[in-house]
Amino acid sequence: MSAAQNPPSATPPVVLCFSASDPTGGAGMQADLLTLASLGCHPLSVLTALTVQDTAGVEAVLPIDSGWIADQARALLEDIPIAAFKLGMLGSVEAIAVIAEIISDYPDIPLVLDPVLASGRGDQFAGEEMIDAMVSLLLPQTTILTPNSLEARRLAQETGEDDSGGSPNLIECARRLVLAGCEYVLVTGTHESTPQVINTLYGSHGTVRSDTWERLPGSFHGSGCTLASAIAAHLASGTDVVEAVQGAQEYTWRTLQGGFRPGMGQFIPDRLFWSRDDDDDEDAERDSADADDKH
Ligand code: PXL
Repeated sequence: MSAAQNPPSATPPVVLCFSASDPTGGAGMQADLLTLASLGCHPLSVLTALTVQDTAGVEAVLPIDSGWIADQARALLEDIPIAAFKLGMLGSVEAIAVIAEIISDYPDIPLVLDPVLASGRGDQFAGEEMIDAMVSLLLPQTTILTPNSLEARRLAQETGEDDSGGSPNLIECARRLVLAGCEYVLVTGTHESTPQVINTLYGSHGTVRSDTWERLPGSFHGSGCTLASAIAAHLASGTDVVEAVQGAQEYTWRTLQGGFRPGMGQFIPDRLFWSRDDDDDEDAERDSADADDKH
């Protein structure tokens, strides 16, 4: 059969990402694209901001005009059926408002919200107004929110629940976030001082599952984006939330285990670890086959 007669291949599950560019390829849109492609999805990318950064930290953020964000998204949504939304760094209150309006037209599509509030070094990406907008406009439309413990505490403070009891524990923060409207919250424990990393999934009835992971040495750039995109990939493929969370954590842990340090700053997760796994074995096999041929 000639190439022209080949039937079209089936379209992989399509995930629409709203994220900012990270030119290092560690976090942001670049992390989303690598993760989703690695897990068999086709990613669509609506850029919300540009950044100037290296692997040590973020120097500058240029939010994209919210009208441009809306135009990028509407053009895609009118053309391509999508299986999940993934939201990362959003850049401005105006961006949050237009994205909230757009996604409200697709209430049945699962939505993963990674509430990016700061970089690993602590560069702040979101002020109080943006956090307020996320809580009031996006949380009620979110299938699963994926804050680290610092983000969970900051977001919970903005839910308007009584704070008179002092700093709430993570279970209480998760309860408030679910009350604010998201279906599930996965709080990651990298920033806690526990010997191992404990990630906990909460739903409307409290804790759903808790997973404990060996704490790997080194500091990583883009682990949160990888985890959230991996959850979106599993949901887009039809997996339920609890299994998606399990599969995405396993994948993310392997990307961290295979992480590399391309510059002078943080390590970057290797989203394509599987494409490199067998290199040594293959080289060894090739060498031994060459040696056999020569006998
Ligand atoms: O890791 C969170 C994150 C997301 N998106 C962009 C980033 C960062 C962290 O630096 O730069 C664009």
